[in-house]
Amino acid sequence: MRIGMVGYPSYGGSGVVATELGCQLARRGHQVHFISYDYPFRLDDCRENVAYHEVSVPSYYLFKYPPYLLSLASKLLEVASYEHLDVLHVHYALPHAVSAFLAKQMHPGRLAVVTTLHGTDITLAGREPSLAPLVVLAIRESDAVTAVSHYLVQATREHFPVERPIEWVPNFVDGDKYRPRGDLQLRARLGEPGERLLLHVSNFRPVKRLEAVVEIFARVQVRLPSRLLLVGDGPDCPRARERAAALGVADRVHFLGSQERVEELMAAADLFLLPSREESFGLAALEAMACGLPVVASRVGGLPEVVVEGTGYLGDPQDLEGMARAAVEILQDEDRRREMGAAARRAALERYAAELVVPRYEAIYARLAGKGVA
Ligand code: GMT
Repeated sequence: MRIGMVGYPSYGGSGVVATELGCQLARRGHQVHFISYDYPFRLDDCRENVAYHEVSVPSYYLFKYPPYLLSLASKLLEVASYEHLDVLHVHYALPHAVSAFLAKQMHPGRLAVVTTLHGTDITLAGREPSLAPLVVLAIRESDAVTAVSHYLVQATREHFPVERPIEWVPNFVDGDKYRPRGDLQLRARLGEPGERLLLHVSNFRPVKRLEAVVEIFARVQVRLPSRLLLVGDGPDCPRARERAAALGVADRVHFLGSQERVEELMAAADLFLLPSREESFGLAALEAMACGLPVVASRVGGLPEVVVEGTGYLGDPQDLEGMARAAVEILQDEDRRREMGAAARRAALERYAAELVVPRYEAIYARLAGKGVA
C-alpha cells in the first residue's frame, strides 16, 4: 500500500511511534511517505521504500503565528494526490488530524485518514477549551481512530464523548533492536565497576517530573553506589540540574542529551525510572523492558498495562521514598534484578512485539481501502 505518515519529527513518544511504524511498514514492502516540518528523528535507520516530504510554512507580515496547520494540510493534499496514497496515518490529534481533515475536504477523490491518539493530545493539550472542539472534529471525521492503551481509549471516551469506535492498537517495540547486549565497554565508560546505573529517557517536560527522577536517585545513591543517566532534552533540564546540585549529587547525574542509539544505553543500564505525573502508555519504559531492564515508575495512566507484575515496581507518584526503596531492593540483589529484567523482556515481547502490532495497523488500512474509503 501507499501510506502517508504524519508525526512530530522531534524527540517524543508519538513521533518515535510514527517513525518506527513507517520503517516497519517499509520493511514489509509498503511505500511510506513521511510528511513533517523536519526530517524525523530515528528515520536514518531505514531508507528503502521511504520518502520524506518537508512542509514549509510561508512567512507574511500579517502572520504573527506561522500557519503550520494550513501548510501541512496543503502538503498532505499534494502528497496524497501525486503519490496516490491509499491512506494517511496521522499521529497526535493536534494539529495533524485537523490538517488531515482539511486535506480530505480538498482532495478530489476520497482520502482515508487514520488518527492515532497518543496521550497529551487527549489528557492535557486537547482539553484546553480553545482546542477541545478541534479534537472532537478530529475524532469524528477520521475514518479510523486508534489509541495506544486501554486507559487512553477510556479517557478519550470520557472526555470526548463522540459516538464512534476508538480502537486499541498499543505501541510496540522491535525486539531485535531493543535487546540485552552485554556491552561491557560502554558500561565501563558510563560508570565505575560495582556502581549501579539508573536511566531515564524522556523529553524533559513537566509531566515527566524530571526533578522527581533526581530525588529518587539521590535517595538510592546514599544506599548503593550508583549513577543516574538522563537521556533527552527539554524545558525541565535546568531545573533538574539545579536540583541535582542542591541535593549534592551533581557529579553522579549525567545529562547525556538526545541520543540516537538509545537502545545501547538502555541495554547498558540496570534500571529504568519513570515517575511521571501522567503517561498514556510509557513507550520508553517498554523499550527499556525489551532491553532487559526492570522499571520503577508511577502507577498512572497506561503504565500498569506495560509494567506488569514481576517486571518492576509501580508506586504512588508522590511516594518518592517508596520508589527509591523499590529501586534499592531490585538493585542490591543482582540475581533478582536479572530475573526481573528477563521477565520484563518477555512481558514486553509477548504483548507488544512489532510483529504482533504492526499487522493490526495494516488490517485497518486494508479495511479502509476495501471499504472504498481510500
Ligand atoms: O510525553 C511524551 O513523551 C510525548 C508524548 C508524545 O505524544 O510525543 O508521548 C505520549 O505518547 C507516547 C507514544 O504513544 C506515549 O508512550 C506516552 O505515554 C505519551 N505521553 C503522555 O501521555 C504524557
